[in-house]
Amino acid sequence: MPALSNGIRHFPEHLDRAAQERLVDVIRAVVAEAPLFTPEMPGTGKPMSVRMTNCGPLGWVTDKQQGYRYQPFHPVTREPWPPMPEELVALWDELAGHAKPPEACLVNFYTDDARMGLHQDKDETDLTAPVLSISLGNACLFRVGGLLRKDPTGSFRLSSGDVVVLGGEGRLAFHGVDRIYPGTSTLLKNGGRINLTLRRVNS
Ligand SMILES: O=C(O)CCC(=O)C(=O)O
Ligand SMILES: [Mn+2]
Repeated sequence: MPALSNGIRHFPEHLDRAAQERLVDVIRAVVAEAPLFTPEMPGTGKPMSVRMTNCGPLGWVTDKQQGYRYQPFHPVTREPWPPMPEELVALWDELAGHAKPPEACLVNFYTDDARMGLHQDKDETDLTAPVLSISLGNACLFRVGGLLRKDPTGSFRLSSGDVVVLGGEGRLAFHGVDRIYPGTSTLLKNGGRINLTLRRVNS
């Protein structure tokens, strides 16, 4: 376990099994209304290995032409995102320590061979609000570095029910998901991992 920079907090097994199951049900309902889509890298259009959707007033999307951004509607259905579930607002109120509510919940779905390269979350106008991230399903190897891509990184395992908060000096820390560990959770019957990332976008 690396020393986490100031403001990066890991809450192992913060959600018990019942709370995890409730969140999976909530996310299933979100996905039924706002189907998972395959994001594309800006410029190249290369598909990401993670599929995603969102809930809340704003959603994070990316495609070849317009790149990383927030928008109030699904890129395929063009419908507004489903509302932010109250369970997620409650978790934000408990752990984020930020007065304004989250505006976006990005739902990332990782198959067991998906990953996410090292990046910063910096498409938000309000960088004073932390990013709150919830892990469900199979465990992953999460990597965190510093404020520069070349800074040293460390990695640790995130398991189902774990919550990570990137705030303070760690708000813009580089981070990514190196790999998923298949068969490490029984929460999702077809395997894989769900990550929910709650963010405040506008000041
Ligand atoms: O899956 C994770 O734990 C991290 C996801 C992430 O960093 C992101 O969506 O920006
Ligand atoms: Mn991120």
